[in-house]
Amino acid sequence: MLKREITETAINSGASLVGIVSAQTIDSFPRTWVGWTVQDYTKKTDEILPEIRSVVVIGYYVWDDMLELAIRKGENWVYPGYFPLDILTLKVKENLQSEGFDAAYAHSISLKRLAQLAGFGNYGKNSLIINPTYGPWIRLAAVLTNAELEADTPFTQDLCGKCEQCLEVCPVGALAPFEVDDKKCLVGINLANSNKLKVQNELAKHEPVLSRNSHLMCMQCQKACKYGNRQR
Ligand code: B12
Ligand code: SF4
Ligand code: SF4
Repeated sequence: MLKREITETAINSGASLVGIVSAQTIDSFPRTWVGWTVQDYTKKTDEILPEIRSVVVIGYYVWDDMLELAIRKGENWVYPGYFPLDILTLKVKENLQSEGFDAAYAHSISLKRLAQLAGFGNYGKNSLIINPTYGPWIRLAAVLTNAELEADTPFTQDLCGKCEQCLEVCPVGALAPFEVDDKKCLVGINLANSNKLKVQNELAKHEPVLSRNSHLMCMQCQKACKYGNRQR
């Protein structure tokens, strides 16, 4: 009953995908080093919410390139394409709390691993979760709760097969199968504001500047994918 209510809340608020992962399952995976500007390991769920039982995972479809906007605000960046996820997670959190459960936002947890466990898609060679309908064009968020919710079935199909399109189109060779080098990826370089001179031509081509403080993030490894591009 509660799972259905939570799912309906998220879908009615604009979510494209909703799934449940048990806390025990996600915590059975080892901590992963998150490079880039984070420079730390992923957390176990009970470091964020004690007595946690379940994770509600939410996917939001990126239906237009403009949702790949990055805007500088002082030393930080804001990403309007991710704003709908803030609303969705807030709605789910409030729903759980109104039923008497604890709920907290998932941060420093592998959202890609959660999405695969929630049944959204497979870990693609472009290092993104690929959904059969939306391809890599999904953005992810999750809410941790002490409510016991029935877990969904993990996604096990291999959607990539022999395809390597994404690896071939990356303008800076940042991809190896299932791996992205954050020191080469244009998205990582531009947002971290490091080594930009070396790739200024590629940045100009694939990360177009829209205003004094904003640009679109590179989408080449998503556009190359055979999944999810037909309806965009
Ligand atoms: C740091 C980061 C980056 C860095 C580094 C990326 C990296 N090394 O993963 C940079 C800046 C380069 C980056 C770029 C982008 N990112 Co980013 N990024 C993140 C962030 C904040 C952390 C990711 C992380 O922990 N990386 C470390 C790696 C090693 O961890 P992991 O891949 O999650 O860990 C699992 C895998 O390694 C898995 N695994 C390893 N090998 C294999 C092989 C197989 C077959 C399987 C099944 C699993 C598997 O095991 C690990 C855990 O169990 C997440 C948000 C989050 N909290 O998860 C977003 C996130 C991964 N990014 C995302 C996106 C969309 C992008 C960009 C498209 C930019 C954009 N528009 O936002 C580009 C795409 C570049 C690319 N091709 O990957 C989305 C992914 C959505 C999706 N469909 O998968 C996330 C989840 C953000 C979100 N909230 O939606 N990102
Ligand atoms: S976002 Fe662009 S630079 Fe980064 S891995 Fe994908 S194609 Fe390469
Ligand atoms: S382009 Fe091909 S190899 Fe890359 S993620 Fe999509 S299906 Fe997989």
